[in-house]
Order: sequence, then C-alpha cells, then structure tokens
Amino acid sequence: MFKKSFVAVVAATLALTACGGGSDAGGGGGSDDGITMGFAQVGAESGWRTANTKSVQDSAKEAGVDLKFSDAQQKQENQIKAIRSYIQQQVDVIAFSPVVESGWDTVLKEAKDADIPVILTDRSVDSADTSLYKTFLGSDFVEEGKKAGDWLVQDSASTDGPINIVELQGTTGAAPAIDRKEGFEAAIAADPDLKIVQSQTGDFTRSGGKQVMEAFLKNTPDIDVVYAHNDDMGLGAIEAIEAAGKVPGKDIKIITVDAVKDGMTALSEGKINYIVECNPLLGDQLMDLAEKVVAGEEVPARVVTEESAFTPEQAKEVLASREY
Ligand code: GZL
Repeated sequence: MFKKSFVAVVAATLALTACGGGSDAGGGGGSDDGITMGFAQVGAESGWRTANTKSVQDSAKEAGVDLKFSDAQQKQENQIKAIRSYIQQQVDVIAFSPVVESGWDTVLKEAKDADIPVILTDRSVDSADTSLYKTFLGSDFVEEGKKAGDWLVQDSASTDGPINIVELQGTTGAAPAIDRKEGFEAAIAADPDLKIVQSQTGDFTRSGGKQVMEAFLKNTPDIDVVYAHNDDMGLGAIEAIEAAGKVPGKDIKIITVDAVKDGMTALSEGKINYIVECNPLLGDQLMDLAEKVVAGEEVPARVVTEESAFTPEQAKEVLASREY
C-alpha cells in the first residue's frame, strides 16, 4: 500500500510540475501556481444556467483555477469552436456542458490527441468511446422525470377519468430533454388515465414555453396538466394560462424541474404544483475533479449530484434560504 501511494504521489508531483511548467506533450498551459481550465458553457437560456455559470466562475476563483470561459448561445458549433480554441491555447483541462448529446467525437478526439483531459458537466454526450472524457458530473435526468411522473400518479389517484397532459420539452437532442421525457413517461405508465396529448420543445426558455403553451391552449381542449422540463418554460406557460383567463395551479396543474428562485416563488404562490430540483451548483465539485484529473489521479467515471423535490408548503419554508 505504501509503495503504491508513494508512486502515486511521485506521479502526481511530476504531473503537476509538468502542467505548471508547460509540458511539451500538449496541455500544461496552466499558470505556475494553478491549473488553467477552458470552460465551454451552453448559453444563458435559463435561471438554472445563470446559477450554474456563477457557480463555476466563483469556484474557479476560490480554487485559484485560471478559467477561460465561453458562452455558446445554445449553438453546438460555437461550443466546438471554443473547445478547439482551448486546445490551441494548450489549457490543462477542458470542461463543458454539451448543448446536445450527439456530434462530439471529432473534437473530443482532437482534445485527446492533444493530451488535454475533458470533463463533462451538467449534460452528457452519446459517444460510444468513453475514453474521450474523464468523468461526467451532473444530475440523473431520468430520475428527475420519474420523480415528476410519480408525483402526478399519486396526486391524480383519486381523480376519475382521463387526465390530459401537455409537455414542454427542453432543447431538442439535449440529454435533460431526452431523459426527463423518458423518466416521466415510464412513471405515468402506472396510470392509464394519464395521457400526454401534446409535446413540443420550448428550448428551455421562458419565451419558448409561453409561445408553445399559447398554441396548446388554442388547439387542445381540456388541458389538465403541464409538464415542463424546466422552471423557465413553466413560468412562460403560467403567463399564457393567465392570459387565457385560467388559474395556473388550479384549472391547469403545473409540474416543472430545476427549483430556481423564480420557480420556487411561483410554487410557494400555488401557481406551480410540484418542482423537482436540479442542482446547478456544480462549481466546487468540478474544480476538485479538474485538479485531480490534471494531477493524473483516478476519478469516478460518473458523479451524480444530490437533489430533492418540493411542494408549495415546502417551498414556503425554504425559499428565503435558497442559494439560487
Ligand atoms: C439541466 C440543465 C438544463 C436545466 C435548464 O442540468 O442542463 O438546462 O434544467 C437549463 O434550465 O437550460
């Protein structure tokens, strides 16, 4: 045991020295006293994303990580461009939240060939080659969808007859959109009265949720429930429902995911009926993983974030103390 750990310490020291002094094997662009991270963010589409960006930036500062940050405005080609620029700059480590699951193998292979480790945060990729990244830090989105569906099954247990659900999906092709749909559908299969009668993407934005909900209200009679893949689309749906002269949370029940401040406020007011939490505060864990990866230490292939779910009563209790 001693021999192994001694070797690990030596290897880590050598790796750190190499990274600090700029190794010629690629990577190693870090400043003398810390590592340099290139972070390619999805965009600024939602309250969740804003909180996630703040967490990454604050944690980098605290950890002495030199952070190069880019906002892709929800475009995959911009994230790919940013990753390529980080490779050119020979950063020590690259982290990003893939806007969609597919289309990453080529650029991730370029990072691997440049000997720059990659960490997936928040969202994952569907690459068959898992050697293209060191770890994936983020939520279990299928579980989040299941929690939303389980609540609806329990909440509608005493209601007879069909319950019509309209679904506001997240960004097409994004892991949280695919998985939250999967988890929710699997959960509501327990009750044949629960039916998704309309499903369309609102792209995780408040305006997208409002526009799609306006269309649903025009073309779909008897909507009983909205299942929105994030709070922002749920808040947009509330605007559309109120404009149509209906009471959100009562005439039409609303279930969302995230639990950001604006969503929790609407929940505490009874305009939303249930929110499944998706924790955006990944910064500290990301910096810890990055330092380990750059030092050549083993890290778990998957780090799942701890999350809860809230009713209106619970929202009233915690609202004042929420960090985001
Ligand atoms: C989930 C994250 C999603 C949030 C949305 O981890 O990727 O993207 O649920 C955000 O609010 O836009």
